[in-house]
Amino acid sequence: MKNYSIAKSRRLRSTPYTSRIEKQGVTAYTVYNHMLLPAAFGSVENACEHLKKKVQVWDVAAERQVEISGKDSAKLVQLMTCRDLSKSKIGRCYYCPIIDDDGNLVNDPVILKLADDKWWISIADSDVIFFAKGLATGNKFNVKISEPNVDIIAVQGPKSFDLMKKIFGQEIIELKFFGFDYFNFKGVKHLIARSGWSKQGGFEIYVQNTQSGQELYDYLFQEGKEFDVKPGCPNLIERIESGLLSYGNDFDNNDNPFECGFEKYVNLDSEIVFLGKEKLKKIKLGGIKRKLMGIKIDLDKISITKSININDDKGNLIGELRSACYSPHFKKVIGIAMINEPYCKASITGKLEIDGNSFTVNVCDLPFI
Ligand code: THG
Repeated sequence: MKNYSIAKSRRLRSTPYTSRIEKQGVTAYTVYNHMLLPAAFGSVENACEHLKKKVQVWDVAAERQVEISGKDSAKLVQLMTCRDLSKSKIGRCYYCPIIDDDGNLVNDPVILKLADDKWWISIADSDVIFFAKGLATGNKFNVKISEPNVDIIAVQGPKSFDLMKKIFGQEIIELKFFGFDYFNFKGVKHLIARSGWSKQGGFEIYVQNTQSGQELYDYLFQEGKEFDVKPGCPNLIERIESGLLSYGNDFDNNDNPFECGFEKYVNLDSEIVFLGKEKLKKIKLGGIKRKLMGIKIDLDKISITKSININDDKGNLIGELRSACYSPHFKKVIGIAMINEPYCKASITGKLEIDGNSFTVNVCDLPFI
């Protein structure tokens, strides 16, 4: 497949780390929240293997923050998510489906509670800020909504603990999963969370002081030499193997949280008020008619740029493949597909066509590992 370069402009925002990752050999970008998000530094397979063994530093500034502060901020944040945040704690992150009035997904951010009246919504690729502003205006909420200058550096991989300990000391590795705190780097405090879009362990540094963040970015590479640190980015293979879902790829505003396996983040039994609550109760009562499932195909490569239909032998539609990659671990193609009832079973097989050739698809449960 021919590749095309990406035309940069003000609208396609750069990050404070862009010049650095370009020197370090970024080979592909994707666009995320109207911003450059690195998608590859050479081979994605080699990067996956490295991520599973060592440590990588990622420019994930495209994970933008929507800051909501003010007297009604907790009310507004709760209105947007089906996850019960009434007992949420300052210093914790929460993975929260954002739901619209139809009970469909708007985004799947990590929400950080900075104070009782200050929250960051660390968004996936959709314009949550306008959704929040619309709701605030319509409800006459007393809130301030903005996109602050926060540019996340993720440090991911098993050796991230050694590297972060070397720079920030023992306290940083005592952070609990999805906890955050403030840590000093050469006189500047940075909010650091134990989180990140890989299942290999790691941290996310929410950089507000750009200059200090850039210094820290360079320092991570200087101090990380002994751990074989490399520049990296969210890895397609690792995230599919780990079952980390991607808004816009695996699911979007036409899907509800039950179809996407988010039921553990849907709280319908408490008194909380959120958009789409009655709709979700109805959906739960009626049961879902399709679900995200894993698939496996005996193939050694695949490239997905749109959904691909999966059919049974008689030509009936089983579902659609939405993301896929070749997995060196499974030695076949694995993917994430929206599968229709009555085919949502791990034993089901189907067919899919790529470039006029037909391949057998095996449906399986998520996550793969
Ligand atoms: N970190 C931050 N912001 C983000 C992402 C991130 N914004 C965009 C995108 N990623 C949002 N999507 C996800 C999806 C999964 C997770 C985090 C963000 C995740 N899930 C864990 C899991 O599935 O095991 C934990 C979920 C839980 O609490 O149970 O980490 O990566 N800042």
